[in-house]
Amino acid sequence: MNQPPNQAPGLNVPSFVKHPKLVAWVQSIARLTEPAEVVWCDGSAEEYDRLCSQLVAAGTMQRLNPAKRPDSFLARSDPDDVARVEDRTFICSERQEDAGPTNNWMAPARMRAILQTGQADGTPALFQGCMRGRTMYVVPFSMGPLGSHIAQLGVELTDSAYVAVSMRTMTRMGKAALEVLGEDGHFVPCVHSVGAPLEAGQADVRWPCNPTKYIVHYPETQEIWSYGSGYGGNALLGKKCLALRIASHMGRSGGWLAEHMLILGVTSPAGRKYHVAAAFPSACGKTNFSMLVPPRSHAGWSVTTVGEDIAWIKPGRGGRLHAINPEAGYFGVAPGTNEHTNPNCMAMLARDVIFTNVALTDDGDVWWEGMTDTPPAHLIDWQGRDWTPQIAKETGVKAAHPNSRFTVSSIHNPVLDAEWDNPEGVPIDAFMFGGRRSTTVPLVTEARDWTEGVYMAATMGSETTAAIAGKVGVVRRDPFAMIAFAGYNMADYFQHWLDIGAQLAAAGVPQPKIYCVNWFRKGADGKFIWPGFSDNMRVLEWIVGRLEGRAGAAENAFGFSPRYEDLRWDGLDFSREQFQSVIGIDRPAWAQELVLHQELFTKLSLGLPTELPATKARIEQRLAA
Ligand code: SAT
Ligand code: MN
Repeated sequence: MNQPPNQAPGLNVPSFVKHPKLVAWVQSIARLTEPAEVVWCDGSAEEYDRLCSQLVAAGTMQRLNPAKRPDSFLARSDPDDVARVEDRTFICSERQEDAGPTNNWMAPARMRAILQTGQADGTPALFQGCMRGRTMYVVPFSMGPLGSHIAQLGVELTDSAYVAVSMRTMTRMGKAALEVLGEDGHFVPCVHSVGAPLEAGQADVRWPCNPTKYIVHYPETQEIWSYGSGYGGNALLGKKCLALRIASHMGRSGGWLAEHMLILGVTSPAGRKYHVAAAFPSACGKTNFSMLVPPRSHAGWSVTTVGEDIAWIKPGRGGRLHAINPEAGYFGVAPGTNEHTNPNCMAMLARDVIFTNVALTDDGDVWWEGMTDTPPAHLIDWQGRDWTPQIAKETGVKAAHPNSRFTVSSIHNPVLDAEWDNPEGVPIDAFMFGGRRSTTVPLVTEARDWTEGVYMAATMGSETTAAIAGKVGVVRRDPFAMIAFAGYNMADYFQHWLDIGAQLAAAGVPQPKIYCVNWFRKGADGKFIWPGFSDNMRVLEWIVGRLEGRAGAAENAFGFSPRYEDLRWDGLDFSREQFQSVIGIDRPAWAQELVLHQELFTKLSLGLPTELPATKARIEQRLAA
């Protein structure tokens, strides 16, 4: 390179940037996308405040009443840009079979023509000139504690200031990440555009985006390109794109796991601490579970949060699996959050929050369905329209979008685990897998062994939620809660899990126990039977009891489940009959369920580990016995 990096024309490279390849890459993307200016983010509070003020001036965000919700903002997205778009998400590996039948695939060369180079018929590339009239922010970030051997660095180039400020909350962003990157460190390049260039004199809209959307991953070259959306996992590219899709691919070759899991610490009254990593699909209560407040009957127990959405898990000291949370903030679902379901979360949201698509109260605060029993008499809904309980009754219109979110730094979590930033991670004692199932799946089952646990996780089903664009409430298979996030063939992913278990066994290292849970069974009245939330502590207590070899259980077709007398019921009025209705195994329902397992296995037949159909056959025999 004949030009020192900080002299590159028009790039405004600050002196703290010391990485010539980074500068050259930024320059190449600037040439392609033609932004009006380039701003390098340092991650400072001043920068955050400045960008938030700009977003307020642009109408994208509004400042909430500082007396009610200090340093907090409300953003309203375009009504068509409210959730992740799975049908527009692509894994572009060279070979289609490496993406597998559960991912959208396109050949990298074809995708690059669409996004970067232009198509043979003369159609220009989507990214060509797509940042015209806008600022391109250079957002360096670390996924994971700075300098941790488990962490990864990324740099996102984005034309959205909303994305830049959100990345400061969600990751270790700015100068500190660049320091770790040094002069020649490795980073994952992430390019993001809302796809709404501004011509000279053209007025901007509140939430620029484009009806054409592409969320694209090239796993082999570790690149991410996202076009058309400014929302959540589509746009904050450190999260689902890097920390799950690209990282799962890295983990496969590197002998580690990138999982859609919360990580919590649970400490017993005797002072013994365990760590549990738990996978649930989006909007199934990971945040609530990770911040659980034990019921009064369980005084002396405590739950602390290491992470609430993503876990990176690697063999650590002594060969045991250790987990870090790659994120530094929470992008959580607002509706349903209240003083009963998650009091720690309510405390966490007292200040320094960016809310998106919740409702606005007349005194400049926020509200969402389920925050209070009685809604305020008047609100501005998530689309900026008047809302009253009467209007809701007549039209069914929700004040907050069902997938409305808060973005908040984990340091505001009152039960943040003391080890959350430990570069070595925390040792994992148990894995939990849970879907949202109104029928069939019992409250909790312990797998007899690792393979049976992998089977449970692989065949998990869940009713879809508003976190993804599309129909809500239909059961789909969501293996490991990773259906939308595995960056490679799901069958190979199952094999990788089996391999990790075999490695632990070969090294003589204890394997974490594996549990399948379901908080969501419903009665004939359509209501949840299990109280959930803080009472999930009762299940956690049983799991700890199992880890310590104390808690009883009965063996069934799937593994071990607690009998009524194996859970502690003080402080909760829950009868044997009610318990039976959440723990019972209904044979006809399971016969139907196993047909769906087979459908999944047929779909994934190429490369499916033989252990899984063999486990299924054993379960069928047991069910028939
Ligand atoms: O993907 S998002 O970050 O928008 C949230 C989720 O679905 O878990
Ligand atoms: Mn998630």
